[in-house]
Amino acid sequence: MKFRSNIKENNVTDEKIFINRRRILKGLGLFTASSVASGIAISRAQSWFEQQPKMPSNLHAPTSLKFFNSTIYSPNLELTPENKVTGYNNFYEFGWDKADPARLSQNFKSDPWKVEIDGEINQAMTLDLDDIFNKFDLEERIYRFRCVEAWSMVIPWIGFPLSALLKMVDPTNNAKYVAFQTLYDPEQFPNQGKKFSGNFSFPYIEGLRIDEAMHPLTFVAVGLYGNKLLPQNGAPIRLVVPWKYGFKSIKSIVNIRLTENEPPTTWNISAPNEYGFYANVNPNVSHPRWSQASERIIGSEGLFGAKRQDTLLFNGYPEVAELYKNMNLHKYY
Ligand SMILES: Nc1nc2c(c(=O)[nH]1)N[C@H]1C(S)=C(S)[C@@H](COP(=O)(O)O)O[C@H]1N2
Ligand SMILES: [Mo]
Repeated sequence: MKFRSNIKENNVTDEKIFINRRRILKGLGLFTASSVASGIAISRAQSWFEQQPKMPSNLHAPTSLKFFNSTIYSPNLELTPENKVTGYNNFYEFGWDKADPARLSQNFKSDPWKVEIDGEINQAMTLDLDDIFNKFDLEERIYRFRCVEAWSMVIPWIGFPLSALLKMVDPTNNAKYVAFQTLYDPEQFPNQGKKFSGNFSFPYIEGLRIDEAMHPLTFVAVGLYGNKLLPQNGAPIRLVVPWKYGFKSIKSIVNIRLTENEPPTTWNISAPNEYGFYANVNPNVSHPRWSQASERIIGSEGLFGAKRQDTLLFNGYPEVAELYKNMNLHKYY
């Protein structure tokens, strides 16, 4: 696959972003950034090639779920094609490339599974697979999804509000944050067994402030497009926080811990000046190495590249603005 790798090392706008992000992980030398603007025409054509399907047929048979359609969260948005949602992924435990998660997760075992909920709560709880799928009324919600790498999708998730779960465990008055952790299992996640320079490490961890976690938009997904999640999308259970950059939406969760202090998060530890704890989608706050003012629409690829659209404050969910009303969003990025 020489051709593909040639394309990838070229100055493709979004690929460059990705390569730069990956550079942090691998601790490679400096990537000399040439002007993004001058690369646009050529990058569009190249990213079209880059987007061509290269999917293995998935060994995981689709398992359909019973759910009701959200009345509030069913906006009239064009959905990202399912094969993009399940074929263009970030899941670094499997690999750095967008096609790695689908390719390398074919034998991933999400059954049996346990999610432990502990910390500042009165009702410690462990959910097994049956609980995950049957304890909550499953609902389909159509959410915008914006990656920090300046691409976006629209995804029909199936799941339940995180608040429903948190109410069950009865947080104490000391519970100010919620910390999440992905499964650690180097046998299943090829990248977890590798050593990285820099501060990038597994297990992947994320966190929210308690009021963010309790916000009605904050969602726990167990499926998408009518079926249970495939491993590449974070089976069997992952977070979806639609007004934040995608990296907050942690996959394949095994632990949820209510804490008094702000928990550390994987990307913030790895590059604190680039990835903050809050990570709210904000077109006015650039990433240090690229603008966040617009985004590439995954699934819109044509001969001359993908369409772009303006990025919206809080990814188009203005109802969360009150959570941050006294905060400087440039400081708390
Ligand atoms: N455990 C874990 N969760 C993760 C990631 C990851 O690498 N590992 N990547 C994040 C990033 S950067 C994005 S954009 C989304 C991608 O979700 P999707 O592949 O289902 O679209 O997952 C997020 N959750
Ligand atoms: Mo992302």
